[in-house]
Amino acid sequence: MSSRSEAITCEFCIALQVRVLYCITGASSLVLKPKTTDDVSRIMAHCDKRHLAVVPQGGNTGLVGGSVPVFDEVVLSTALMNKILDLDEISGVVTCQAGCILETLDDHVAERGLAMPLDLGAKASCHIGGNVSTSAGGLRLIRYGSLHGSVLGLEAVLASGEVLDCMSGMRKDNTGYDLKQLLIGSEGTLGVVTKVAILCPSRPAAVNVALLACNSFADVLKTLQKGKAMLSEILSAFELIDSASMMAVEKYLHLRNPLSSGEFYCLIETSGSHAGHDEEKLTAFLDSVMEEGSVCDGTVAQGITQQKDLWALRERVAEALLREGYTYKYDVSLPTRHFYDIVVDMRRHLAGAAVLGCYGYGHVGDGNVHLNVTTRQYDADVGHRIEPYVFEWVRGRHGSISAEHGLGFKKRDFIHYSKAASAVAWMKRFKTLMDPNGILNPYKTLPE
Ligand code: 2HG
Ligand code: ZN
Repeated sequence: MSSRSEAITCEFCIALQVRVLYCITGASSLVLKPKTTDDVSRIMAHCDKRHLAVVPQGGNTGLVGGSVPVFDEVVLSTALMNKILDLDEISGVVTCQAGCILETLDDHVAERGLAMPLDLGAKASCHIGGNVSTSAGGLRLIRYGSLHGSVLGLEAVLASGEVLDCMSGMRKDNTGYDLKQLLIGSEGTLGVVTKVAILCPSRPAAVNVALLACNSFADVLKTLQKGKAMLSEILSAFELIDSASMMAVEKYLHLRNPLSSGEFYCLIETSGSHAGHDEEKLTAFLDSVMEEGSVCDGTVAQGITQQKDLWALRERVAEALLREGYTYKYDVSLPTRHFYDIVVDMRRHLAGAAVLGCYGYGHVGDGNVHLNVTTRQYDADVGHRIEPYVFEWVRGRHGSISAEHGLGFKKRDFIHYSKAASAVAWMKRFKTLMDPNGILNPYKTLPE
């Protein structure tokens, strides 16, 4: 096996572009499954010495090809690094190895009245190390913030095999540079995350889920503003499903939309410690938005089964769209007032193209829209009409071309649309310093 991390030739670039355009398929003849940090350290030291490229891989649930070997990289899987090491019930800090599955961790901390601070559709298979390495956002970021805040401690193995120990269970630690922040979201290009300590909030005793229909995006914005003001500390999710996405889950997954009409649907979740108090707040909010007319229809789930059914309408949109054909996926941050403009504009921009649908859904409470465009099969012309147009559009509004999925393999060449040249240059300097032979997750995150 040889490393391809050396300077890339033109021919190689063309091969890479072809892979980027058509698919994210992997190629590797070796998967290693270490159990301990020491195992990882010895693997990395060996690979570094022999200039063998390595792809760290967790649950492999990412959407930008960050954990896929592009050519012949060694896959370093965290599947067997799945030990929960400690749970401090008083401070709410769970410490574990990188390969623990998010849902397993959530079930574990639930026994002590705690919850993991992130939740996402892939929770049954994604690994916490992968979540941290990609700084995964998910459904409750509006309430619990990003992993840059919840990860209190981190251990990583660098390309050389050196173990970088930034473990801590302290909420406050102002001693020198916070090196762990560099690893969070670096998509395995600077080090292999092996251990984390995460701050868990109390598990809410009372949860309410409502689905509200609005006739316009302006009404969604009014509802969001009011929701933030009136539900404040109990608001734990504010998600959007446009009518096209709602029709897709009905058509392809046979899920039932309990509301009869609406251009937009807002899925609102509250979580708190006192059912009576939360219901009072939710009722006052619902009365207010219905009265002012920004919400035209709505339902509040009665019991856990109905709550899960409502959540499925939002969580399974991506799955429904996959049934339609090929999906061009964009995960962008925009100022909330422009959140849906990108979908409207993309529909106009793609008029006449061989497109089946243009969908907008996602985390409106965080300003993170998932723009998905579907075609019967992969169509290079459609791809070229969308890109770089979509990235220019986002840059024009000072947004981010990747809100929560990372850049991985698919989006790395577009980093300049969201980061200044000097920032990218500094990223490259850090990369060279920490991985001088370029063996860690090559072809990911940073452009050539
Ligand atoms: C979600 O919020 C995920 O459902 C996936 O981030 C989004 O596949 C997508 O476009
Ligand atoms: Zn998302």
